[in-house]
Amino acid sequence: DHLPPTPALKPDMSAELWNSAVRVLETNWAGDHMVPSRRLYPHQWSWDAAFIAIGLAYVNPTRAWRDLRSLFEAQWPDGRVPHIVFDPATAEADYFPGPAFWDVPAYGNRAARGSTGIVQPPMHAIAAWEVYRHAAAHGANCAQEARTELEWLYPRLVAQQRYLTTDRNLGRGGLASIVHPWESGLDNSPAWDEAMANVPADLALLSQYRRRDLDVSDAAHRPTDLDYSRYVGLVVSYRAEGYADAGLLDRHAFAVECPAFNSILASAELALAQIAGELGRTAEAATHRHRAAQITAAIIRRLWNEETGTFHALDVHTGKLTPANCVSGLLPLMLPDLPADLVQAIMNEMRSNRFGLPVPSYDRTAPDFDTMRYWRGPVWINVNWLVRRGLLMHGFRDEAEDLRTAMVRLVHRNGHFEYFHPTTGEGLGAPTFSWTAALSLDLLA
Ligand code: 2M8
Repeated sequence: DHLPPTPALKPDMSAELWNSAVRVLETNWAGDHMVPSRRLYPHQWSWDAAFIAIGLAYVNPTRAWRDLRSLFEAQWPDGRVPHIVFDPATAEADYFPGPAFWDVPAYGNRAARGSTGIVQPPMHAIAAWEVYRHAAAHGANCAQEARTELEWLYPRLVAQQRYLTTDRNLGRGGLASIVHPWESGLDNSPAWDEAMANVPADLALLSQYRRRDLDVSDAAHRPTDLDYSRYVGLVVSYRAEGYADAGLLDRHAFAVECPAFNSILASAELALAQIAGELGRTAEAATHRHRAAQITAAIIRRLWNEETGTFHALDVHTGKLTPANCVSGLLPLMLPDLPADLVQAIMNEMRSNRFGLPVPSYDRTAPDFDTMRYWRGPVWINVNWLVRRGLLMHGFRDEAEDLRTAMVRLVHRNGHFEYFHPTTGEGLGAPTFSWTAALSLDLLA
């Protein structure tokens, strides 16, 4: 089952892709933060900022730090990092749901800018460590800046982890729950279908608003109105008690433990261990390593499905694993302490006709596999970047290299799209998308 060796990338292809990626990041820079896309996402997004920083590290580390700082300036006193930080220069009508709809309480986000009250996967410690590692290559001033920024970020990253591992430990099993599909970053993934079926869908509520995303993108590539009615209803439910987490399980219809979110959570503890070590906080480094091991153990205990040989999301309300085979179930490959038999099982799943490299967002053989619709089939560069990290972590060097060249070719041929058709490679969604550009730089560097 050995693939023929991948032909090397041509130097002019790499140079073209590098230059076009730099141009996307120039276009999407908004003074003190990066927008994911000028038209579709005209604010700052949380996990986007992390992927973007990883790429900016090669071309403009000052902007990488500035972007992370802008995000963490909007961190809430309880440690949560909001999934969107709103740009006051952008009109309410330019993104739905905007700041007026979220209506976060005054005790929330302290920044002058508004924010949402939900989170996204905590990629930021991983990003901060990556940016720091690459900073020295840019000379003494950049190395000094990196040290200052890392020291500023460290306690904030720790507070972010504390919030997620404590206040969001809704299932009491040592994992963080997401309480809105938007928190996963994998918005309309089939992983949430079962749990979402128990969320009331109020189309009359949705009809009071205008879906701005449909003005600026193809409806066939986006979540449905039924999805959006539930998304809006869940915000209304969380907002009703000021986005408080105490007792949330009793009054909120959606709480799920996602294998991807929690694998990133554990990896963030490992990145914090490296950061703490670098900052001379040896005892704290050991604590972070211990927490990573605990989260890893909880992922295996709670989310592994012996029968399917992969990881699944757990619906905290029903205590059941959701049946869909989604890319999120492969991402525990990121965990260095994953036992060898589970690594092998993920590799088998990944190499099967359900996935293949680059990985689609959902099982290719599922009857409802949708080649166009967002997180229900298309290929995304950020999750493939995470898969590659996992492959490298466990020594699958050939597959990691094949995946790298496949991603580079995909983006070079089709453009810096938000996502890609899983069989034709056609670009879908927003055409000049920041994390696709930023991660392309990392893949070429
Ligand atoms: C998408 O999500 C936003 C809501 O947060 C949207 O559809 O409006 C997702 O792909 C998410 O992962 C991403 O962070 C965001 C911005 O790129 O867009």
